[in-house]
Amino acid sequence: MAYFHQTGKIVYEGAASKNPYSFKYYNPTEQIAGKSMKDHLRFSMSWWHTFTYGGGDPFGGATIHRPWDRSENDAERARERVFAAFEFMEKMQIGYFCFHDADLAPRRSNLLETNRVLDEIVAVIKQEMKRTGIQCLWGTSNCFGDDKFVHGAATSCNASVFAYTAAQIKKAIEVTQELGGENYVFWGGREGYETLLNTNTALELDNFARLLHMAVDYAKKIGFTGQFLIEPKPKEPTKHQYDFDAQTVLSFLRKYELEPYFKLNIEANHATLAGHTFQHELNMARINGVFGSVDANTGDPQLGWDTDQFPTGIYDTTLAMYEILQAGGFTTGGLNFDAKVRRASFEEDDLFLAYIAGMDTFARGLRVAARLLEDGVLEAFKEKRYESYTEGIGKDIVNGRVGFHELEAYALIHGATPNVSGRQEYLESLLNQYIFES
Ligand code: XUL
Ligand code: CO
Repeated sequence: MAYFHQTGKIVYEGAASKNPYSFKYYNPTEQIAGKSMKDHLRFSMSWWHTFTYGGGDPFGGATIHRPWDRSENDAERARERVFAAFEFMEKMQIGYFCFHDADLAPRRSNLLETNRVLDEIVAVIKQEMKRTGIQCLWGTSNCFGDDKFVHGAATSCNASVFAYTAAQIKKAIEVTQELGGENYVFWGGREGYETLLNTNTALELDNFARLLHMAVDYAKKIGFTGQFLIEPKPKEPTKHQYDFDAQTVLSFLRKYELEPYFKLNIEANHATLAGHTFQHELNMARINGVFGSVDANTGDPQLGWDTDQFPTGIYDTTLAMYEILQAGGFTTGGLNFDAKVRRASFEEDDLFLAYIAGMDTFARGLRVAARLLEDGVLEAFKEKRYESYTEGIGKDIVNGRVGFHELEAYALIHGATPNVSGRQEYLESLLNQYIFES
């Protein structure tokens, strides 16, 4: 059954088009910096926000009542959702999807039954993947929604919950492998704590690492070659999430000798919750060689929680694409819209309009970022700014040829030479010029 018969395929019409159901900047086959826009951006749809979200908030229930959710039978609803999702992705020209186990199929009272229902839906998804050529970017397990995860999952004080978490993740990795997923994501939904009055953080962190090592071992055993990703987030749902930000996750991975097996999935709104910019988190991942994938969305500057809005800020997408291009672009990763429509945008058309807004903003960001890099204006400025490290004492520092003794001798003779301006305002207006003119 078709669920979006009122909407045709969304195609590129160019910036002059007034048709809201068209791309103004995303031209999938257009070559930019040696690659098609489609291959640069690797857009992905989030199953949860796009197909299971009902618009509920702490003050009110569902406002979004989807036609594919009409059946009384929950397994039937899950199956219809698959058809709706693939119709939507085809029409949107989205090549990938991401999922949690719990988004795909309803949970049953025991794991065996839950897994059986999941397998039935996975078989339908496989057929649709074959029919459309759409692929799986990543899978993950929802180890946060159910009651049993009240004290955490791998970091729960209850060892049987640790075991259940492992069992759930084992199955989710198997399903991701079955669907040819290019990555598997660990977002520590309730891996954190509320109060130190009842928490043994040392044991919880050791256990978290134990679970990840088990996942690495299991992936090797079954031949799952997808990339493991960790998605940092500083707070929400717990007050102190262990995977606070990129640098915190990196030091955790290094302490527990997990770094070779993991990269990062950077989410824009998680970066801002951590008090960083999206660009900062991407930069930290890039310079440490762990840039993996992106959850594309945005928060609200006035709201301090995870609003998961569709990204429409051209500065953010330009600077994000600037980092991504410098990282060499995506390999296994992509731009997954971990974003949902507002609860007042409850019509099916809003899904198309929201994705068009997000995809076009990233497409335009890619165009600007590619020009910025091609012209090298920012990189040339940085090169000049650090040029004192390319000769004389600076070169000796970088090459490890001097210590405190030699540096003291140098300082006694030369003092510190005068500093020059960082020219921030000039660079900001230069960036504007590229945004306005690209
Ligand atoms: C939650 C979040 C998750 C992860 C996957 O803030 O971003 O949806 O992306 O579990
Ligand atoms: Co996310």
